[in-house]
Amino acid sequence: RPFNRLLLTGAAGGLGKVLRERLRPYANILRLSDIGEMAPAAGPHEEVVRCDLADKAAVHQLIEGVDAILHFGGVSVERPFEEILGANICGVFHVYEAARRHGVKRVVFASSNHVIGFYKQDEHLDANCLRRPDGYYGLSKSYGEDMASFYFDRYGIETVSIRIGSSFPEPANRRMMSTWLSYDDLTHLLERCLYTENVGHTVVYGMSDNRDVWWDNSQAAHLGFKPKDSSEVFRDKVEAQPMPAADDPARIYQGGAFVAAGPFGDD
Ligand code: NAI
Ligand code: 15L
Repeated sequence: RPFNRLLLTGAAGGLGKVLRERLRPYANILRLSDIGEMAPAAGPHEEVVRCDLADKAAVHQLIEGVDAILHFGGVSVERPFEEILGANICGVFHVYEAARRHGVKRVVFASSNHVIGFYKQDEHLDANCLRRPDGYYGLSKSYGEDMASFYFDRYGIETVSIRIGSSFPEPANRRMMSTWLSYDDLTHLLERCLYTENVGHTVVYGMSDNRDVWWDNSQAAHLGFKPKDSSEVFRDKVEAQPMPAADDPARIYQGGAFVAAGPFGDD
C-alpha cells in the first residue's frame, strides 16, 4: 500500500541519491527536494523541486499535497552556528509548521548520533538517555527531536527520529564498526518508520546488527526494525588501519572527531 505522494528532502545528498531509488515501492509519486541540483531530471512517478529549507514560504509550497515526509535535508556535518541555523534549525521548524498547515500526519526525521556524541564509547544508551550533543550540528538535531516531540504532543503529527550512526557503503574506520548502518538496513528501517502505526514520537538508533554496539533499541521495539547486515564483514579491512592514539576523540567519544571540530570563525 504505497503512499500517494512522499516527500524526500536532501535528495541531492549521499543518502538522498540512494533513497531516490529505494523509496520507489513506497510511493505513487516521490517528490524530491534539495537546495542543490538533483540530477537526473524527474523520471516517471517523480517530482523534483529545488527548495531552500531556510525559506519558510518555499517549504510551505513544497509540502502541499504530500502524505508523509522523510526529512533528510540540511547541513550534515559540524559547521559554524550561522550555517546550521537556517538549514537545520529554521528548516525543521518550517517543515513541521508546513506539515501542520497541510495536514501531514507522518514525518521521518534524519537525526544523528551526534545528539549523544559526548558520551564515551564504553557507555550504553537507550532512547531515554539525556542528550549530550557534540557540536552545533548535534544541537540542531537535538532541537529537531524536540520539535518532533512538540508537534506530536500539540498537533498529533507522528515522527520517528532516527539517530543515524554512520550510513555509508562500508564502515570507514574503527568507530564505524559500531555505528555503521547499511543501506539495506536503512531502507528496511524507513519502511518500518513509514508504516508502523501509533509511533507518537519514537526515537530509534540507526545501526546495523554490528557486533559491538553502544545503543539499545528496546524502546523502539514496536517498529519491528530487524537489521540484517553487520560491520563484521569489514573488520579485517578496517583493523588494517593504524589504531588512533589513546587520547584521540575518535577512540574515546561516540561522536568521534565531531567533538573536537571547530571553533570556527575569527576566534
Ligand atoms: P548530505 O550532506 O550528503 O546531504 C544533505 C543534503 O541536504 C545535501 O544534498 C544538501 O544540499 C541539502 N541541504 C543542505 N542545506 C540545505 C538547505 N538549506 N535547504 C535544502 N537542502 C539543503 O548528507 P547525507 O549523508 O546524505 O545525510 C542525510 C541526512 O541524514 C542529513 O540530515 C544528515 O544530518 C543525516 N545523517 C546522516 C548520516 C550518515 O551517516 N550519512 C548520519 C547521521 C545523520
Ligand atoms: C553524521 O551525522 C553525519 O551526517 C555523517 O556524515 C557521519 O559523519 C556520521 O554522522 C558519523 O557520525 O559517522
